Amino acid sequence: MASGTALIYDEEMTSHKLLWNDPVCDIEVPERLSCCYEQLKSYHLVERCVHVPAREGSEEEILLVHSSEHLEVAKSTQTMNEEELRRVSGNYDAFYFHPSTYRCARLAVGATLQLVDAVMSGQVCNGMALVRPPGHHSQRNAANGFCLFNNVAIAAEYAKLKYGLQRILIVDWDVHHGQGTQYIFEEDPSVLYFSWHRYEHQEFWPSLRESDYDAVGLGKGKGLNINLPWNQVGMGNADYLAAFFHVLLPVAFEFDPELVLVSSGYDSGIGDPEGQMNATPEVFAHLTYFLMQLASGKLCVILEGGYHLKSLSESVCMTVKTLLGDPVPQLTGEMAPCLSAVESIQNVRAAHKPYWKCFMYEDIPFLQNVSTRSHLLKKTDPNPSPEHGSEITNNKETAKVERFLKLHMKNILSPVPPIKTATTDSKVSAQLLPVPVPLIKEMDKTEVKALVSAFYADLVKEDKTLLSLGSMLAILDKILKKEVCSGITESPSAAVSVAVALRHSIHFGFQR
Ligand code: X5A
Ligand code: ZN
Repeated sequence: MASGTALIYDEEMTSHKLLWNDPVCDIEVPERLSCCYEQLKSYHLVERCVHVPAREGSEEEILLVHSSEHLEVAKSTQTMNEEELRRVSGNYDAFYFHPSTYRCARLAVGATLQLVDAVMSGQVCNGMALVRPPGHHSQRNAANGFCLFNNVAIAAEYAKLKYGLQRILIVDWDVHHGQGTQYIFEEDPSVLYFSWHRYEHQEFWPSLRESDYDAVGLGKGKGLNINLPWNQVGMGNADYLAAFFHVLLPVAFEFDPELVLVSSGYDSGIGDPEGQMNATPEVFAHLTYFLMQLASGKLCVILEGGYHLKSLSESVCMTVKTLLGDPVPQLTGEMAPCLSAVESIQNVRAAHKPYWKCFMYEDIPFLQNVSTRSHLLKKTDPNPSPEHGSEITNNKETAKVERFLKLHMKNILSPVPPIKTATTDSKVSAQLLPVPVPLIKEMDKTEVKALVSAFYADLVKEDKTLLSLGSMLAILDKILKKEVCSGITESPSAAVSVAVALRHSIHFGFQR
């Protein structure tokens, strides 16, 4: 059984950048890659991974998916001046060329294939490739949505050819529909493609009819294309988990893939200006963990979108940590999916009922516009702002999410209290505790008195009570510092102790 996690990063892929003003494309910046790598370093995750070098994808490999015309156009941009680059870029929907774009896109393809080789050869168990430009919008004959070559689609064809694979699962958790990937594998029964995406009843880019849940694949590929359109913004952890539990995972286990590729866009995470979703970084740890249970753990994660640098890099770290086998952090907050999410999930299950045993024996009626009939049923915006599009609002929003994430990640990643019980009483520890934990020095009486304050002073006249309170406060300190999870002490007056305990906790800023 293979072990280890590959990480592929090549600084050269930061040289592809926008040379002119374009408000559509200006979010796809080189810092997306460098920030992720810096954050991985700061968590000491880089040194825990197996470094696998990138390489250029060959022309032959690119032609597994793309037309030679597309390859030639891309190649020809290497020697163009800015004016010519602008003109060629204008032929596509949301794409820019830089003289280094062709080289970077070939490295992005090659990096992805290196990852597939590392996993398929058993050099590592799984891994992640940090690449630019991304790939999932790119089509046989066209660049689209910041993507030139479809890295993940090429990887799937490559894996079929080189390793004779017959079942590959592509999970696209980017917030945009990977329509490029859908088109490439629509009729292919060997590739199961799953994508969730911001859709808003076809209002959101790329605004395609074929991104809806009823696009299930064509011909021999029927049932192997799964679209889960999000018809409202603000989807969060609960909605993503519900999508995995009720759509992707049942089908994925039934399909039983030999390899899993993730089109790993983090624009589905909180704070992203494109996605406008609410999922926090640690949800990606959970999504990763679920996918690690398939294909004997053979999981290749390839970067696609993600435009809020802090949210993006924290989410990438969560993914890599999980690939490395670290325990997944707890998810907090509302755990019920919203009505709009339930509607979408129900509809895709109904659409796929004819193709999957896991849905066949269930009664799943289609739901139409249940969630959108009334504004009262819409998902509540946690940060209600009447002008979502305005620049000021967005900048404020970005900074707010950055501050939120700084605190949030500290809470999530701080070690949980060990299962240890503190006690002051050696008799109790000897009898009840497998591992007695000696208490830090007890507070002296004046300290306790000061904490208890005049309000309770008449309740704690007795010395014994005072001492007991002292022990209790000392234990609480240990609990709040997360050194222990509980404590035992003698208490002649439980009521008083509890009251003081609460005050003390509040004094320390304990919020839950
Ligand atoms: C890879 C990716 C998004 C393109 C958005 C264009 N592309 N409006 O996230
Ligand atoms: Zn995207």
